[in-house]
Amino acid sequence: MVKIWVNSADSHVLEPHDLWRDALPKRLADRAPRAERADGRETVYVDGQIIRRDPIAFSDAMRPPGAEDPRIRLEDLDEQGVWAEVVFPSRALWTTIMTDRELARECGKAYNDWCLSEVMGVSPRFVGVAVVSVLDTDDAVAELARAVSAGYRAVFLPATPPEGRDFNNEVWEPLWAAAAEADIPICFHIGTGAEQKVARGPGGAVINYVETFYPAQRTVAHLVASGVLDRYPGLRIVMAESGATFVPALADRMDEAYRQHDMFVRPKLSRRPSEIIYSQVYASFQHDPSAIGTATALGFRNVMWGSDYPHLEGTFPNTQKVLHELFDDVAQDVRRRITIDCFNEVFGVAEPPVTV
Ligand code: MZD
Ligand code: MN
Repeated sequence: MVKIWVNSADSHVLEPHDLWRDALPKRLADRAPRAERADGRETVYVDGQIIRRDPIAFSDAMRPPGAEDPRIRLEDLDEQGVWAEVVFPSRALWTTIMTDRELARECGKAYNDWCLSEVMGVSPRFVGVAVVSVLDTDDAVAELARAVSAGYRAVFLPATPPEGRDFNNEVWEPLWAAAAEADIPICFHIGTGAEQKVARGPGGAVINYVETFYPAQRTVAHLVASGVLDRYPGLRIVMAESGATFVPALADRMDEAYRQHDMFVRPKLSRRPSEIIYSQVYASFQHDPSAIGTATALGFRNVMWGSDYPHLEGTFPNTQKVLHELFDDVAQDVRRRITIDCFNEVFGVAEPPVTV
């Protein structure tokens, strides 16, 4: 098979166990994310709470050597045909459920410093996403500025915000302004900021997998309807691992709401919700054939492919098989838009060595 070279809008790096122990004072390190294994299960503790108990087989299935060694990772990327990739955290995602402002701020900063030197420092093909506080906007703005001046080109926020800090809340305004001013995208990754295992029993695994994409839709609705994206027309948001097919349906529904319930709508927007969404919202998928139809049939072109390396929800080690199944019958300009140009538009140009 001809190798299809692509960029990926979604992947994860696994932080070393001792990242926060080595970077933070003991009073904070003791409450930083950590995992312990016993009885076939990996238990994840954050801020003294048990937040996940997974079968070790599940955790290990998501940890090929490239998950924590960027040099091995580059070999995997070359073999899979992925040139540049957006790199999200793994354990640092748990900063989004902390309740302690200092702990969240310092764990995020320590992750950002580590990722900058140990991952992004290895190759410009790794586009890191900086973790900023979800608990305090001043902390978030300060870390965004520090990260951007250090070379970050994106920041991470959870798909679900903390209690009392919904994304339409004006408390976030300085962060939206800072991201727009710095011209960097805000990347919301699904499955973060809230409990993911909400259903048990028959169908639980599939129900929970599906449940994780609703907060992405809620976040887009909050940021568009409240006028955030209208006020900052240059600000781009990326919904990572959410799939992309929901976007046109959501845009239609928001236009209908805006029109049919006009008497209640505030703030009024300078553009229809769908226009704002189609120009400033991006979404990544791994496997969905429907995502391509969203671009070709429904005109939503901010569709980005993502490998979600090394997670089971991703395409590794079968990326080429997945890409051929997705794109062999798709026009070259559409394939390039979804697998390279959209990435370049949002994260900066990364041109794969060969483009077919
Ligand atoms: C980042 C989130 C994604 C999900 C949640 C899972 C494990 C299970 O009633 P039962 O006995 O049949 O059990 C049902 C149950 C769902 C409990 C069981 O099937 O424990 N499954 C898979 O946690 N599913 C929805 S999927 O949350 C978005 C996708 C899978 C990886 C995921 C869990 C990752 C993400 C994301 O925040 C994390 C992280 C560091 O890597 C994994 C785990 C952890 C959470
Ligand atoms: Mn992912």
